[in-house]
Amino acid sequence: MKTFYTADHHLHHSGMELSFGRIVETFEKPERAEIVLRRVKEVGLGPVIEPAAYDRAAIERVHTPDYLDFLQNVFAEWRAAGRDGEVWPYSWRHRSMPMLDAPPSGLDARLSYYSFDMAGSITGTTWQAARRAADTALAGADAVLSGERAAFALCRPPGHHAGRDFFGGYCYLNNAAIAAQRFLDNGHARVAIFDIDYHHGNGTQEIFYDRDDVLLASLHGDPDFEFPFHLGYARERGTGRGEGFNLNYPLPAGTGWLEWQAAFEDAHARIGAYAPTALVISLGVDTFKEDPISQFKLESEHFLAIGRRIADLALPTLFVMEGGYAVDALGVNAVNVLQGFAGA
Ligand code: SP5
Ligand code: ZN
Repeated sequence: MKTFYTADHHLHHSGMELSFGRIVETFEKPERAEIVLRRVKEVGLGPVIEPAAYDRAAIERVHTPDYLDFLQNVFAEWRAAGRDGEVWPYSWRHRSMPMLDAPPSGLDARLSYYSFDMAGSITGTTWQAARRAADTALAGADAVLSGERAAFALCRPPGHHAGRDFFGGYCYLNNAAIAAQRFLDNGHARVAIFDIDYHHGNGTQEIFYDRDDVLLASLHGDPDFEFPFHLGYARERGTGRGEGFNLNYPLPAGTGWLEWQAAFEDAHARIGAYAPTALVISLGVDTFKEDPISQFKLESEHFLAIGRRIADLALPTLFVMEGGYAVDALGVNAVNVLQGFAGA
């Protein structure tokens, strides 16, 4: 299997985050992608390929032009306002304040308009890194469109929390959604996104919520206790034409392999019944028992089994890297999914 990877991911590093009231080193750090890359090479998964630079048009199929302009320019604006450090939003509209349907003019108000949390900052080179992560997903999709059975897009920063016009949850551009749209724009009529990251893919859900050309199935920590807290309930099934094409599987804290597998098998069957012609896996391995920010109990061997079962869907498949923060085991766990798939 080909891996798409660029060292340009180093251009994004938020440095710190707020975790349970303490400022700590961010969990979403560059070392993550390096550890996965090392494992890809160690097991000889296949060639590692630098993605081409894609035109912004491929990203505008998913994200709004005003949001992309904002991401590209906000750091310069922050500096021009005389601020050092990185760009952090920090004040959002409360339910008592009317929502806006157009971006406000002020810098801080606009920062909250285009975000839903402060999991990660925007540095002077975040835009470039996020663009290159999207390029990585696009190059992976193009490899599959060219006839590869599967490809691995080793994206960083991750993407599934980013919506049409917002960032959050360490995500800026929705790499998996951009890849799914690439398949649709190149001859595929129905694409499934199987989001197995520990967190609910709220950005992906928002992007495709009113559409029936993309089926999203997401397995994740129940929003009653887990980030992103406000979305990810089973009652969210899509709207309009999209009704029934958004499947959420919220699972309790402490979920182990058997319970996770039961939900996975249900989603697996529904994806098969949808009869897509391409599959995008939002590959988070933060379901691992030792993940520092998560509360599921999967073990390394289970990721092999997951890959084998994904292969049973017998679809052209793009794996897009999302979360996973237990850095020592991250390489083995992510690549186990790919090896399980490739060996099946
Ligand atoms: C892509 C992805 O996996 N994003 C996850 C974003 C989660 N951000 C908020 C996590 C807050 C958890 N803090 C708990 C620290 C436990 N020591
Ligand atoms: Zn996650």
